[in-house]
Amino acid sequence: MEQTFVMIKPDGVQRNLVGEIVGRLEKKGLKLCALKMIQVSRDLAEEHYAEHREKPFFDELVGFITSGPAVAMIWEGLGAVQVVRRMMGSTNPQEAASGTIRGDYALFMGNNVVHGSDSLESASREITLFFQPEELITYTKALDLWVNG
Ligand code: IDP
Ligand code: MG
Repeated sequence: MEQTFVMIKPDGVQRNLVGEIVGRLEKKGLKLCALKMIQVSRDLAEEHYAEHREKPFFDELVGFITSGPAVAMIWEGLGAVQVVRRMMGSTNPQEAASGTIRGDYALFMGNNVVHGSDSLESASREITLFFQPEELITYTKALDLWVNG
């Protein structure tokens, strides 16, 4: 089953949005496979956001993501990568649709509450970057049949 990497950024933790975001993903029917609170190091941040290394906002981005604790998670489900991207909304929270996480809870591009992998390849790379294999839990839920058809 498809898995994606999701991170509640330091602003989401500071603004007490952990339960709200986890709750939305749970209620959608996605399955939580791993979860931990982390303090992202500068090295990890630079590796995670390597594709943005040349962008003018890179230093600000690394500074922000390392500014406080974050919550790293792996969520699993049918089409999980794109489903989570749609639930997050556009990168710029001012343009993100109402009903999405960024559309409902953020205003500023730099503080947009949540990260989600943008492709299957990114998901695989980011899961490996943030988690050891033994941190992923494989289990069955009684509701799986009702959710996944
Ligand atoms: P994404 O998080 O929706 O995948 P990306 O383009 O991968 O968006 O950018 C990574 C993060 O960098 C964004 O979530 C946002 O916090 C930040 N960011 C993107 N573009 C800008 C910008 O123009 N100014 C400041 N921060 C930006
Ligand atoms: Mg991205």
